[in-house]
Amino acid sequence: MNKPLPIATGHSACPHDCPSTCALDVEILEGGQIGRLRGAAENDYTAGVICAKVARYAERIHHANRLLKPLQRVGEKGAGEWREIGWDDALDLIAEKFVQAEARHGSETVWPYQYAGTMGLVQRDGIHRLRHAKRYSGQFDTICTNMAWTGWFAGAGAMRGSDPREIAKSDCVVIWGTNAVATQVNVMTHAARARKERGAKIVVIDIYDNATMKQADMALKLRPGTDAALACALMHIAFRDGTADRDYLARYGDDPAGLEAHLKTRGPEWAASITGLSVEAIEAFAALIGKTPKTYFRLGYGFTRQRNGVLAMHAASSVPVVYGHWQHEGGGAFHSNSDIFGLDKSEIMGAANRDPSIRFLDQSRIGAVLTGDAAALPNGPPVTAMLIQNTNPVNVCPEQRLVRQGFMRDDLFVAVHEQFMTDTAKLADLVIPASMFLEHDDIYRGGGQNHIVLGPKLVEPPAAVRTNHFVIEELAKRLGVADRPGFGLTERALIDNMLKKAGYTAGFDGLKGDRWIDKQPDFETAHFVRGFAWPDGKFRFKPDWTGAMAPNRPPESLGPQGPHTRLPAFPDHVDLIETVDEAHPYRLATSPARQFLNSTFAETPGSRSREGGPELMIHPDDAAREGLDEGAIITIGNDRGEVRLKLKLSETVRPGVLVHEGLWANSDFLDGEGINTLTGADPVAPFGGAAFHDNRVWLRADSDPSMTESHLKTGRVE
Ligand SMILES: Nc1nc2c(c(=O)[nH]1)N[C@H]1C(S)=C(S)[C@@H](COP(=O)(O)OP(=O)(O)OC[C@H]3O[C@@H](n4cnc5c(=O)[nH]c(N)nc54)[C@H](O)[C@@H]3O)O[C@H]1N2
Ligand SMILES: Nc1nc2c(c(=O)[nH]1)N[C@H]1C(S)=C(S)[C@@H](COP(=O)(O)OP(=O)(O)OC[C@H]3O[C@@H](n4cnc5c(=O)[nH]c(N)nc54)[C@H](O)[C@@H]3O)O[C@H]1N2
Ligand code: SF4
Ligand SMILES: [Mo]
Repeated sequence: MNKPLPIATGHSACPHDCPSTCALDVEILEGGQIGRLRGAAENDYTAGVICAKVARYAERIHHANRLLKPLQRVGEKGAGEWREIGWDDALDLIAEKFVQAEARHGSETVWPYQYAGTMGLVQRDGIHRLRHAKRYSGQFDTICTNMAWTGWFAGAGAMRGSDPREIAKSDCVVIWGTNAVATQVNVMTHAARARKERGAKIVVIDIYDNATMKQADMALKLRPGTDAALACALMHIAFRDGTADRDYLARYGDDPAGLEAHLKTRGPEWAASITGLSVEAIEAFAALIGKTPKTYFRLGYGFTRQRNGVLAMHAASSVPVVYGHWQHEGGGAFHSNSDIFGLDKSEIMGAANRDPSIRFLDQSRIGAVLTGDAAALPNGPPVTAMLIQNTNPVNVCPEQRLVRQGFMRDDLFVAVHEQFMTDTAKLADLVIPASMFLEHDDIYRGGGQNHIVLGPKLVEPPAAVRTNHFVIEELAKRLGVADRPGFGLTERALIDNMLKKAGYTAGFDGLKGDRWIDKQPDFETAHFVRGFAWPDGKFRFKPDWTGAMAPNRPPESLGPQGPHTRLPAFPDHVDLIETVDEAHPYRLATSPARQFLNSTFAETPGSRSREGGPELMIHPDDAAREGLDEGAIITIGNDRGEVRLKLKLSETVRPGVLVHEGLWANSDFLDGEGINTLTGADPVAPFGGAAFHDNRVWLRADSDPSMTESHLKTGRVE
């Protein structure tokens, strides 16, 4: 058979949950298949570069295991026995189950559960329209951004920062707690330009020598959960050596004198003992940023996935204020641009129908919610019916044993709308097949950059595959709310209305031609030249952690989140983390794999073969002490459960620290239990979140190595 030839190039945006939101050129082949995906060269953030996993998207969209028919469970939950049913029957069944559940327990017993499998505003957020119209339980989003955003916002007061493209104009790029080579490759494009064109230094701060640290001029491999100590020492040295910008501080800081006094006892020796870095390394880093006005701090999510991670983000974001880096083009800091886009989603979300008295449930605590934990189910009924879109909680959520136990409940009805038979879909009562981004219309905002990008439908979906939008609209009809605001419109109409409301009069069709809109605010706004985004214009070194702070407050109904009382007034190191003890001598981080995106791409052959299989990285000295060799099968565990996988000896991790890169499917592990069996769902202070990289564990050699050979053969690459 001849390979189909390219007949056209379509334009789109990457829909995945990645700060880069790349603008894409998509090769369309004869017969409507797709070929290679490339980064749009004319988009000045994407700059022609995308990650390998998305370049190979043909593997995913034309995957042999893609879900193509609605499936109803016939055997026991999780037994894998299904029968095909028609779409009308599938939708009728969901509606019937929702009506029955509501009649029995009230509307809050239904929990529509979604996340960011697609970042498209229509296909992702449309489920809220149904939620609000039907007064179903709300979802408090805590799994990803909550800690990082809370920490950043606490200081600056708004989610914006130096233009992400300014990295190319920097003389020192500090990549802090983000494995950018793997998780948002475009940061490296701009950092590499700065190095090539200006001789800029790249500093990387992480807990292991990952692909990003390998590119660093200065590599700071610290102990997990100790970033705030490093930040404090950097600021201490600035005050000590006179590299602090006192004029800037007087104008832009809330209490610089208080900060300076507080930091007196937090010098490099103190920080070295906490971080495990040498005093010389800390001094050298402080000296570098002290003599480099154009120092750009690119602050990621990873270091906030610790129980003290909100404090770490706030502390790190305080550093460029003390040094005054903010004043310079190519300097300052950036975490997220989520405040700049000005797109009003209220029509898509059906905000007009929202009843503020309806409870919220914590997304990360789905295990506790579904197993009836009274604290996780504030003032209301058990959850007995769910529709899940764009997320795979049985794999990605913490406390996996509890999550699974919840999903196995006989009195819980779960419909999963998916592209693949994920760990979550496997435990559903009904699985309905979802379209992929090239098969439907949507629009995207780049959290880690500055563009709104259109992703119009480019190819036809397989015959019985439906969009999220279709499912929400059809359920609304069956549940009697189709006449409510926001319903009855096409994706295009919703996008068109939103764009026009934002002043982009050319609407959907205009954006098809323009492809993207650059929403980067001017230098003064981005660099907070007119003041930080608080009424007095001052950066908060002393944030208000009590809860008066918008917008990251948890809904009242959830009560207090995390241990507020132990939060310090000024940036500081606080031992809220899971520190090791005799029974749990290792710290485990569950970092992202380069070829996966959360649980996505763990199904594509190209990503699987490059990643190999689930492995645990351990320092050779630790392995030697344990008497373990490369490839040994081991079990790691803690109070939450146990996970069995293969050992990989690696100098990239510090002694005492273990790293597992994922997310592999649960079924890829030797015992079918995924890495999130070990992670905790206790809310991170002060406003909730999941501390995925903050786990203490024990480790033991496998007692029955004979079992493992056959397991390994069946568990691996399909
Ligand atoms: N151990 C550990 N766990 C983690 C993390 C970690 O670092 N370590 N990271 C956490 C983070 S940051 C996040 S954001 C979460 C992410 O968790 P999820 O949001 O669950 O992750 P994804 O794999 O991005 O997307 C989930 C599913 O969405 C589906 N999907 C994609 N597009 C569509 C669509 O258009 N329609 C429908 N119906 N489905 C679609 C995909 O097929 C995929 O199965 O995971 C968290 N879990
Ligand atoms: N290839 C790939 N790309 C992805 C994802 C993926 O799973 N794979 N996930 C996507 C999603 S949903 C998100 S939110 C982003 C997240 O992307 P990032 O901002 O990069 O955040 P993380 O991936 O959680 O972790 C980044 C790094 O932080 C390190 N880290 C852990 N604890 C600490 C600590 O205490 N201090 C410091 N300094 N570092 C620490 C981790 O080991 C990891 O190397 O990436 C997105 N892009
Ligand atoms: S996953 Fe991230 S880096 Fe890869 S194409 Fe999508 S937006 Fe770009
Ligand atoms: Mo995320």
